[in-house]
Amino acid sequence: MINFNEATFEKSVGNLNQISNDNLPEIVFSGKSNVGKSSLINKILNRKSLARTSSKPGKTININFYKLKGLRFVDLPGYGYAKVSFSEKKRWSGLVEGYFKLERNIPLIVQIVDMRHTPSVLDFQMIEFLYSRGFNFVIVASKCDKLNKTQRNLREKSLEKELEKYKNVQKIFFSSVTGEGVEMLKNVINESVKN
Ligand SMILES: Nc1nc2c(ncn2[C@@H]2O[C@H](COP(=O)(O)OP(=O)(O)OP(=O)(O)O)[C@@H](O)[C@H]2O)c(=O)[nH]1
Ligand SMILES: [Mg+2]
Repeated sequence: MINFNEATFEKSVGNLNQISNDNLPEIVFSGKSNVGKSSLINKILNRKSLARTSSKPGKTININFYKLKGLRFVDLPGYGYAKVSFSEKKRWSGLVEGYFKLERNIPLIVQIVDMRHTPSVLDFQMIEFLYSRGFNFVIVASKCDKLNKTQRNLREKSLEKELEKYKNVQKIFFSSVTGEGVEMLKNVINESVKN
């Protein structure tokens, strides 16, 4: 069983040669800018601000590593922020594609989408990439506290259709505000490192 309460910040990497050269399992968190990746990581790790959150998306293009006992959490830089320049987009793909090319020990990828909206083109590209590469991944629908009951029912149904191709991929409805989905996600993470 993972101890989720003893995490430390390890490093923020803007250059692939700064990545540690070991075989620790890495749980990867991916999603568009501002979707709530850092908030989710803090919630899972029971910390207020270990992962820096911001209401202004797209600030840094770095991969952030958090160390737990026997594994890491990897916070990928968010994609899809409208205001980034072409060179920043290149930097994002260089870093993220480069990270995956290193063929690290990745038992699980947590792909986060905003519960309120149809996944974006970039969300679908990311999901298709994970699927086609055969990664073990879970889709987390974030910010579900922002929907009322009616809206939520509607979005749950729509999401099933939108992600029909991936119907065997587990979906978790999540909120960093209410804590919904936290225990389920922790279970999925625990299971992934057992195998
Ligand atoms: N209501 C609500 N707000 C959330 C939730 N998760 C995140 N937020 C808010 O959404 C904003 C972005 O959250 P972050 O956790 O910084 O998002 P991120 O995906 O790490 O963003 P970048 O690192 O900038 O790509 C912040 O203002 C958070 O407080 C949630 O579950 N519910
Ligand atoms: Mg973040």
